[in-house]
Amino acid sequence: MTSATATAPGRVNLIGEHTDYNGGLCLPVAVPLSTTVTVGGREDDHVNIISDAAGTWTGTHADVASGQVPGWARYVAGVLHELTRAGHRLPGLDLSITSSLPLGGGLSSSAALECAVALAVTQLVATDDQDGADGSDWLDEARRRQIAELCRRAETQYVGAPTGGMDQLASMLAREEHALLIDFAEPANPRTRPVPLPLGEAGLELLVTDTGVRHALADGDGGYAQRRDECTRAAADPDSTDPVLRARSRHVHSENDRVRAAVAAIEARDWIRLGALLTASHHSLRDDFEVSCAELDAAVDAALAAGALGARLTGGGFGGCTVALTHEDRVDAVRDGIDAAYARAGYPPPVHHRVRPAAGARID
Ligand code: GAF
Repeated sequence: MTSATATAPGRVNLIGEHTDYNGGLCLPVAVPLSTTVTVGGREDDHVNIISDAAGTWTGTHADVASGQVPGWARYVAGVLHELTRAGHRLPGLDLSITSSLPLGGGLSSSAALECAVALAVTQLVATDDQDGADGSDWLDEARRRQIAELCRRAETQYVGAPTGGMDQLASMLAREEHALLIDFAEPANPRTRPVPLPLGEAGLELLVTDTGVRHALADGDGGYAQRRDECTRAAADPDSTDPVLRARSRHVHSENDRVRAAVAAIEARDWIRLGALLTASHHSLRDDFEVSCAELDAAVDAALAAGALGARLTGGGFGGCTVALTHEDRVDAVRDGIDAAYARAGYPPPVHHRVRPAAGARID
């Protein structure tokens, strides 16, 4: 095979935030925004990466191995590094990347990039390295999990972003019209269950609002790494009287309960209850976990005031996106309400995405 193409979606987490790295539960859905990677083999050792949104990086496999890759290209390099470590013999590569996902916008653009690269490159070398080179045959659930895990390692170990694994599993395992319940009780082998989420049938939609406020999970002094550290300390000392550690722990425990309750509400088609759980999650993230910001709170409050059933920040927080559960016929009012609140506060206009749960990564 001389070239291969794969597409991987971003995700919006319905509920279960900052639980993945705490051995807990989360419930993401894939969004209909994605990253597509086309890769061709080369005769030499060069690696050329061209991204429509982020620019170009040119180097060699030796540069990848040495870790000397800057910026966004590290996510690609990390995947190539992990594929090599996993025993794949990679030729020189030309990678071309296009994406409809906002970069660093809380919809998991990095996991989508990693998964699309891993899938496209694995498919490219499949002819030489594996039996069954025609995509769909070898891309079973076990292989999807392996790829998600490989991408998680690329992000945590090569890039150095201390993330938890939800995003890669969502991108690889999501199904249309389903949420994905992930249980990280055994972090090395997370259990997953697709939960039917027939929003269309119920006349509902998810309105995802990108605040435009950007965060960097790989940023060493960022709040995400600090929260992870606080959770580790809280778990090591469950009787701590430190009010901050107690609040962090309270969020994680109550959030796991809310995920269980959310699955029950979905299964009972109790959308009002589901909405209330989303809003309660936001309050816990705002007050106990302290990862919200004024722009996220403004979007949530305005969505609720305009008639959303529930709303919350989604993803790591400190900016990024909110998600609101809304009746189809209220979506415009909710969007307008958020826009008006942003205008009043003097914030730049946010960007909205109407979302129904999409399918996971695929070979094109
Ligand atoms: C980010 C991380 F990448 C995830 O692993 C998860 O921890 C999330 O923040 C918070 O729930 O998206």
